[in-house]
Amino acid sequence: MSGPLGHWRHAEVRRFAEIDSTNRYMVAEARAGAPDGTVAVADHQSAGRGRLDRRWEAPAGTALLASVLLRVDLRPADLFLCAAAVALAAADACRKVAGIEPSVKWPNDLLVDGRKLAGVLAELVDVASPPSARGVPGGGTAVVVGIGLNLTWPGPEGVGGTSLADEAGVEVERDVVLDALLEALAPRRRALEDPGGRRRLLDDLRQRCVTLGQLVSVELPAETIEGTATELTDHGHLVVRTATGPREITAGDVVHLRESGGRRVGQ
Ligand code: BT5
Repeated sequence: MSGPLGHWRHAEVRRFAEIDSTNRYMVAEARAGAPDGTVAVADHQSAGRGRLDRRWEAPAGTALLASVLLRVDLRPADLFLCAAAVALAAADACRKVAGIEPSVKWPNDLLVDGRKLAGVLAELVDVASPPSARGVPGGGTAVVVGIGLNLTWPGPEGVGGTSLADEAGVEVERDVVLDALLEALAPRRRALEDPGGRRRLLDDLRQRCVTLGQLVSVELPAETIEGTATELTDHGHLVVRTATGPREITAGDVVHLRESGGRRVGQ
């Protein structure tokens, strides 16, 4: 909830045994006027969303599946920081409850040694804020940020996923992870509100971003490019140095490559 910004705290947590998608639900609730900081969490999703119309899978009770509504006053170019705030808060939570340090794969996956532990999906709610939210701090733009974090199931066959239990060797309860994530989100959410805070978020993202310095292949709608990821711009775009010069990527699917026997293969 917004209140005085120095005291940002998540609002109500709405719990579901079964839902189609916590992101779908929270986008609808945002349109209906739900307050900043409202959280939805589910034991199971029947239609969990990934990016680009992909699916997020998790058998019931094996993952943290949650979405948080952020109402922010940010320029469009800074909205990517909402997803970054949640990804970084989730990484903070993993350190606190399980002693592991996931890194961020551009744009927002959490990886442990190249294995995908969590995925983040941010959706911009495409209607004006309800009258009740206008003119109050955080009343500007509604963004729903969902996270799927594997607790005991490493994801579908063949996708190279992992779970907190596999990495840390202990099973941590879903709500313990959620509480730690929301606690870590509070300062990161406050950081969105001022220029210095936003710079710190970006610095943290750059530090945690394992994609930087890597040989990557990026699938774009019309082509696939290869090169070394060299930079994360102030607007969250990835700069890739290719044989034909630098390319700035706004959205796309990145594969981290490695050299093997003179060939480049996906990791
Ligand atoms: C993401 O998409 O990584 C974003 C996932 C966001 C899921 C959360 S769950 C709560 C909230 N409500 C929703 O409906 N969604 C959000 P993407 O980068 O497109 O990755 C999707 C791909 O990851 C799939 O095509 C699979 O290959 C793979 N995948 C699916 N389930 C996985 C899992 N549990 N662990 C690891 N990889 C998985």
